[in-house]
Order: sequence, then C-alpha cells, then structure tokens
Amino acid sequence: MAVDILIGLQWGDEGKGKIVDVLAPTYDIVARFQGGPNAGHTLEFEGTKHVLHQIPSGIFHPHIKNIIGNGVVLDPIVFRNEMVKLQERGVDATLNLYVSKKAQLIIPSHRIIDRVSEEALGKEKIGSTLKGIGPTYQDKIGRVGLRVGDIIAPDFKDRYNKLLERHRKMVEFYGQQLDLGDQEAIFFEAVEYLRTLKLVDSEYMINEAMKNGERILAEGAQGSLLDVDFGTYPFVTSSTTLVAGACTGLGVAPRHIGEVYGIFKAYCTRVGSGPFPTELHDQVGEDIRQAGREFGSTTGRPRRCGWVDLPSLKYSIMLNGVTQLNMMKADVLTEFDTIQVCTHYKLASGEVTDQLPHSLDGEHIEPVYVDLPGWKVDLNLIESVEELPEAFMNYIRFLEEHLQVPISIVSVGPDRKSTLRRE
Ligand code: 2SA
Ligand code: MG
Repeated sequence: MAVDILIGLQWGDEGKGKIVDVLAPTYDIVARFQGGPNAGHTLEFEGTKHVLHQIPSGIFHPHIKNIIGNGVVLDPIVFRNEMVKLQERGVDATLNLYVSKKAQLIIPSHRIIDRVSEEALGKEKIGSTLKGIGPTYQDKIGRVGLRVGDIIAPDFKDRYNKLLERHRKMVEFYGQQLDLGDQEAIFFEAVEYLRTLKLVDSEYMINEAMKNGERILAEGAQGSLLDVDFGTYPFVTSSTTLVAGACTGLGVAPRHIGEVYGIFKAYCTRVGSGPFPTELHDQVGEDIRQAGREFGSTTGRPRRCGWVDLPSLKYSIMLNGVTQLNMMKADVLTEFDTIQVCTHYKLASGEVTDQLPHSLDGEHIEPVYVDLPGWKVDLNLIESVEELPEAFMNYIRFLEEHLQVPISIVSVGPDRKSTLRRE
C-alpha cells in the first residue's frame, strides 16, 4: 500500500482539516509530518466546530490510528490542552494517538526566542505565530534539540537545562532577559502527561502498516507557498510543507507515495507578512474576509484576502506532483458579480509569464486577470454536483484547463455534509 498525502497549495488555511475529516473514514492511519502548534485545522460536524493544532484530524474517528510523526515540533503544553479539550467533547485520544519519539520538543524558551527575534526584525518581521516553531527547527538542524524520546531518559532535566542555558544567552544577545514565569512548571507537568501516552518509533509503525495493507493518509500543515525552500522566503515557515516533507517527516520512501490531494481555496488568503500578488486592499478584499470568516484559527489575526492565483497554484502542483485538486470555500464567492482569476504575472521588465520569478515581491508584479461571471447562487444549499449552476461549472472548467489536474472535490460549506465529489 502507498501513503496518500494531503497538501495545502497556497499559504495555509485552505481547509485541510475539513478534507482530512471527510476522507478519514476510508483510512486506517492519519499522520502529521511537519509543523506544530502553528497549524490550526478546523473541523465542523453535528453543529459544532473544533480546531486542532498538533493532533491529526483523524482523531474523531475511533478506528483510526493518529500519528504525530518525527518531522513535527511538539509543544507539550499546547498538546495537553488539546487533549483536555477533546476529552471534554467525549473523545479519549489516549486510545488512538501515537507520538514519534523522534519528534522535536518545543520548550517554553523557544517561544520567547521566537518573540524576541521577531521584535528585533521590526518592520521586516516574518509574522510568525510566536509558537516557537522557527527556533525549535533551528535547534533540530543545529543538532542540539530535545526529542520526545528524551523525556524518558533519567537525565532529561539536565538536557533541558543545557538547552535552556543556550537559550538564555540567545535572549541576552537580543538585549532581553529570559523570564519563563510559570511556564517551566507547566511544561514539566505537561511532559509528565506526555510520558503516559503511546510514544513510538513511528517510522516502523507506518512501514509495517503499509506492508499489512493498511491505508495511510499524511496530513500537511501550513501551505506549499510557506515551504522553507520553495515558499516566499524569508516569509515562510521553517519546515518542508511539500510532499517531500512527508518522506522525511514520517520515514516513507518516495516510491511509496500514492495519491496527492492538493487543497486550495476558490480565492486566496495569507496571514503574516510577505508578498501576495493578488491581494485585494479594497472593499472586495474586505467582503471576502467577512464572507469567508477569514481570521487565523490559531492567532485570530485577520487574514489578507485576494483572488485565486494560477501561476502560484501551478508551481505548487508541480512541486508536489498533485493528482487530484480539492477546491474549498466556493460558497464564499456567492455575492460577487464578477470573479477574477489571475492567469499570469506581468513583471517590471514588461515580460508576461505564468512562472514564479525568483522574488515574488508584490511591488514588481502585476497580476494579469481574466474576468469570469459570478454565479450568484447560494452554493451552501446544494447537495449534488448536478445542481451546481452553470457559471460555477464554468469557473471549475476554466481552472482545470489551466491547472491540468481534475478538481475531484468541491466544498461549498464548512460542514462535513457540504462536500461534493465529482467522480
Ligand atoms: P511560523 O509561526 O514560524 O510557522 O510562522 C511563519 C510564517 O508561516 C505562517 N503560518 C501560517 N499561515 C497560515 N495559517 C497558519 N496556521 C494558523 C491557522 C495561523 C493563525 O491555521 O489559522 O491562526 O494565525 C500558519 N502557521 C504559520 C505565518 O503566518 C508566518 O507568515
Ligand atoms: Mg489553518
């Protein structure tokens, strides 16, 4: 059996949580392979909404094994809070959740370094979620990080203190003092809790499951344009958000990759700083934000909004080898008379291209738009593909023609039920 992968093709918040939740019943395992508490995956069913940060979106299905893979950076404090929230909803995640011993630990001082380094960047700040993601991946690559497996070691506290001393010096480098407040005590309590869970060698677990014919879905976090190599660097996250990240973040060989679901919104959003060629600074952008309730699910920050951007989608499709597209939040565009689609960029040199230039600096890029008629029908009420209005089908066909990948799922509302399959 191969591992199927679900990836965001834009700057995150494409609606990955919802699609994992919809696809989950056909899988035996759902695994996270990168990122950490910076993610916010929203699931809605039976009239309630639930946001997951580090726990895979298959957790609401008791028959599914959920794995937090080695590529993840795990904050034990956030993790314990998530587990408690699930418990309050009657979900006992201790039964079907597995954590890789090789996942990196976010300690409280990582969050402080995240904050002071952002403050030092001033106007050039990345717009980090301040969850300690960048500093934790720095320590991983710098080979000084702590891993989940370390919490079992008798000298864990010594290892922790050693890392903390490094962090103290770093905070002083930024001209500030390290003050952990009550976070250290809370951290060690959360670590005690983590110790009671199923800590595993997830690379073996996944490869054995594959041999046994179990179906595995890898759940990406953030989006392809936030990838540390191919995203809008330096305004990116610190992990490999592409399909390639699932290989290293779970221990899956490339030849075992199966279906690649590419998730995108019928428009486009971004939180944090960095270029965004199709961003709308006008009332239309504001209308999309309100209609789509575009506010960060982790930080509550208003998301920047704009039209769908085909050059960047083509780029993400190419890098990920996407086999099926899933278009999300199409219902949000109901009110618009005209829908604009960016097909090309006009560069400062006058060149018109559908490829991404080395730097996606908004000031030098003018999006070239094609106007398509809006559908003006509330898609939320639609229950089958046959009922979709012609103007909407026209939009889908236009995108498919440019992207050369079929749009197999169209989501027309936040609930599980508002998911139309076009097979
Ligand atoms: P970080 O914290 O170091 O990963 O931030 C670096 C950049 O990556 C962006 N980023 C995100 N963008 C969209 N959604 C994300 N998750 C949350 C959500 C965000 C939120 O699902 O809503 O609640 O604000 C996410 N995580 C990281 C971030 O904005 C920086 O541009
Ligand atoms: Mg999100």
